[in-house]
Amino acid sequence: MRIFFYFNIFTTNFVMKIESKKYNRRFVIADIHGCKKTLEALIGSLKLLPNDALFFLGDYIDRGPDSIGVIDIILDLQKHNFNIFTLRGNHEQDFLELSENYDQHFFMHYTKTILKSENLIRKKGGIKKRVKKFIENTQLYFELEDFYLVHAGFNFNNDDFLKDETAILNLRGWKSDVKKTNGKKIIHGHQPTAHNKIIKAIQKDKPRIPLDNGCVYNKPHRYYDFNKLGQLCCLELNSMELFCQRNIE
Ligand SMILES: [Mn+2]
Repeated sequence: MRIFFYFNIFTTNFVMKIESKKYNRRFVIADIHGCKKTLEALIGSLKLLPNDALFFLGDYIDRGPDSIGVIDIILDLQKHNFNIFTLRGNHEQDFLELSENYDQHFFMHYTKTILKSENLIRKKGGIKKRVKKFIENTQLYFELEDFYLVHAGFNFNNDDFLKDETAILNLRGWKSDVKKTNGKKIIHGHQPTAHNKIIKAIQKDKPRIPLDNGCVYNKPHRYYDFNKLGQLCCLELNSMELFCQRNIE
């Protein structure tokens, strides 16, 4: 008889609160989706220094041409002692769940044809070690002194909005509740948002600022108006300056 153990994918100890004001600049980058060259160019333009911090909002993988290339850039920054903080997106979560709950043949086929992230898995099957470790080390949200950072959003109908993990990874179309956040603004990704709407949220000092400009969508798409998307954006939290890099994949 086989006993099915529910495998808890949140295996790491999560450090959600971060003293971020000790860093000179605090950069935030949202959904990269395998756009390695674009990420490289964006980071190059920031001229990152050892006393800066760089926060990622998740969805590193799938759709774009080089999922593992994106992960390797981030691992390389960590190796060179830059202050790097990584959140988990629904794509990383789904990828782990898929590999654990389905047979390897299906998992490999799906990863290759649907997700287009073949380079995350080994030839003989299974997730590459450094990819698994990278994903397992990601966090669900960060609470800074003045901001919350999260992949998708928070469910403020929940008694404790920080406890709804499904919402944190997947929620769309939600409203912030500044009473519950103690006036802290929320920066999030997950939902491709027109460039002018991102700018507007920043300029109007909105309690929730979307940062995903759908950098992977640089061609006509059945849902999205690609003319307003196709850039990878980075927000610096002290100056609220927005840096954008057009897709160059
Ligand atoms: Mn997402």
